[in-house]
Amino acid sequence: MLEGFVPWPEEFKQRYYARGYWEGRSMAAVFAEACARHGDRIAVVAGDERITYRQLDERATRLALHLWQLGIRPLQTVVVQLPNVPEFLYLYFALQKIGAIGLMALPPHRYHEISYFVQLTEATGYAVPERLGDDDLTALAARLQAEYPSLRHVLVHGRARQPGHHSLQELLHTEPGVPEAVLREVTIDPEDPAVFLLSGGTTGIPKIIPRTHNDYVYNSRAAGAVNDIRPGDALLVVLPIAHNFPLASPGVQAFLLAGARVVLSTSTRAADALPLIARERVTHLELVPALLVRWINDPLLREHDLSSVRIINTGGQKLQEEVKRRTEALLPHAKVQEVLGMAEGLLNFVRLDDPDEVRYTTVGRPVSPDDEIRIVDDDGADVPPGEIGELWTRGPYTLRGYFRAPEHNARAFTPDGFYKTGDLVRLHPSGNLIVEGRKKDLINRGGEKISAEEVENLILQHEAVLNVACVPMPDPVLGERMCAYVIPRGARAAEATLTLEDLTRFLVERGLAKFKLPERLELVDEFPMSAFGKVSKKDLAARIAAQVAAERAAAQGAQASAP
Ligand code: AMP
Ligand code: DBH
Repeated sequence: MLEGFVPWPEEFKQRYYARGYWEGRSMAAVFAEACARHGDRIAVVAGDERITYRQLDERATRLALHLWQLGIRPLQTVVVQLPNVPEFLYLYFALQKIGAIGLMALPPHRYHEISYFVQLTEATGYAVPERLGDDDLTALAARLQAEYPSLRHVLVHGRARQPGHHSLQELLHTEPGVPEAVLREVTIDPEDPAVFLLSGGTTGIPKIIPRTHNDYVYNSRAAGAVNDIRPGDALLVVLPIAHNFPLASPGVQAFLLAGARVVLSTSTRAADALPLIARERVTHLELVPALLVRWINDPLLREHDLSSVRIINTGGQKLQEEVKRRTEALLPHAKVQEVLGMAEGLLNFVRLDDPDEVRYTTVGRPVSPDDEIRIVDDDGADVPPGEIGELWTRGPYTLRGYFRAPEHNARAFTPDGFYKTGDLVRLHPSGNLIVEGRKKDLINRGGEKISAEEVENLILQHEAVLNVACVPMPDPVLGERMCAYVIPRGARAAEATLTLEDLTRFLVERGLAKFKLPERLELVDEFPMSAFGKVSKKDLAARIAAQVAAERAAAQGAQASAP
C-alpha cells in the first residue's frame, strides 16, 4: 500500500463491497468497458473535433504505452495541470491504465503550490500547456526539475522546446516502442488511490485528497443516479475539468459511464459557451453561482436556443433562492439542482422530484444510503434536529485522511473516522440540508476556496508587515473576496506607505496563484481580540462588510442625486 494513504477500516471495506458500492475493479477496467460498449458513439466534443469512445480509449492506450516506456510506474504521481482539452482526458485515462496517480492541479496554481505537490508526492511527472495566460509553464517545469530530482518527466500540451520534455500531441502521433501486452501485466489494487484531488484548504497550502478506484467510480455512479443522464445527453464542461465537480460529480466520469457526451469549453464567456450549448444541444450544466449569475444576466441569453438544457447543477458556494427562480423563469425547460459537494467525498444533491420549495431552499441530501452524517455542536454532541451545527460525515466515498498529513488529519477527523467538513448546516424537515455558514478559516471566492492562513504566512514575510489577518468581504458577484488587514511594522497605520500593489507584487513574485491575492488592504494599528485573546476575525469580517455596504450606499446615493 502507498505510504501516507489512510485506508478504510476492514469492517467498512467489507460493508461497502457487500452492498455493491465498491466494485473491486480498477478505473481503467471500468472505463475500458464503457468505451467498448459505446464504441462508435461520440464521447467528447472539443471545438470542431468529435471523438468517439473507441478513439478515446485507443488514444489513452497509446499514451499509456508511451508513459510506460518513459518509465512511469504504478502509484507514481504525475501532476496534471491542463485546460479543458481532449489531451487532458487521454492523459487522465492513460495514467489509470498504468496504475499511476494523476494529481489534479488547477490552472491558476504556480510555483508556490506546484512545488509543494511535487515535493509531498515525490511526483515523477508534470503535464503542462506551453503557456497559461501570461506564464510560460514549461519554464516553471524546468525550474521544478532542477529543484526536485524525482521529477523526471515533463509532458507538454503543445510544442516541447526544452530537452527532455515531451509533447503530448507528438506522443499521440507516434507509435509506442512497447507492445500493448505490457498493460495486461500492470496490477492495480482497486483499494489504492487512483486520483489525487486538492482540497480548498483551510489551513496552509491545499491538502491532497486520495480517491481510490473503488470510491471514485462509486462517487460518479451515485451522483449520476440522481441526475437523469440519458445516452443522448451532453454535459458542458466549462469549469476547470480537474475539479471534482466537472470531473466526477457527476461530471465527465458519469457521462462517459452512461454513453453520453461531454462537451469541453476552454472559455467561460457567455459569447463562447451559449452558442456551444445551442449547437451541441447540451442537456446538463455544472456551474458555480457566479458563472450562472453572469450568464443569466447576459443579453446573449435570449439570442440562443437553450431549450435542450434540462438540469443545471450549481455548487461550490451558496446559490440564492432568487437566482434559482429567475433562472427557471428564463429557461423554463431547466431545473436548478443545488449541490453541496466536496473533493473530500460527500455529495448532497437536491433531487429533481423534490417539491420546488425544497429545491429552492436547500442544498439537498447525500447520494449514498451509507453516507453517514452528523450535525454537532462545539463539543461534538449531536444538536437537536433543525438546529445549526457543524457537518461531520463518513461513508463509502469520503476520505479517511489527507495524503501524508498526519497532524492535520488528527484535527480534521474524529477517532471513529468522521471528516469534519467545517460547514455549518441545519436539517430541513424534508431531510435535506441547509448551509448556514462555516467554521473554517477560508475565503470562498466564487467557489474557489482560499485558505486565509496560507496567504497570511506569505504576507508575514513582507518586511513592512508586523501582523496580518485575511478575512472575507462580501461581493455581489463572487460572493466573497479577500481583504487583508495589516498592522504595519515600524509605523502607525496612518503614516504607513504599504499599498495593495506592493503586496500583490510581493505575492506574485513568490509564485502564489493569482486568485489567492487579497483584493483590498486595510492598515490598522491593532486587531480586535476575542475574549480568549484570539484575533477576532469575526469582528474584522463584520467591520469590512459594514464598510463595503456603506461605500456602496454612498456610491448609489451619489448616482441618484447626480443631475
Ligand atoms: P473543497 O473541500 O475544496 O472541495 O470545497 C468544498 C466546500 O465548498 C464545502 O465544504 C463547502 O464549504 C463549500 N460548498 C460546496 N458547495 C456548496 C454549496 N452549495 N453551498 C455552500 N457551500 C458549498
Ligand atoms: O466545492 C466543491 O468542492 C464542490 C462543489 C460541488 C464539489 O467538489 C462538487 C460539487 O463535487
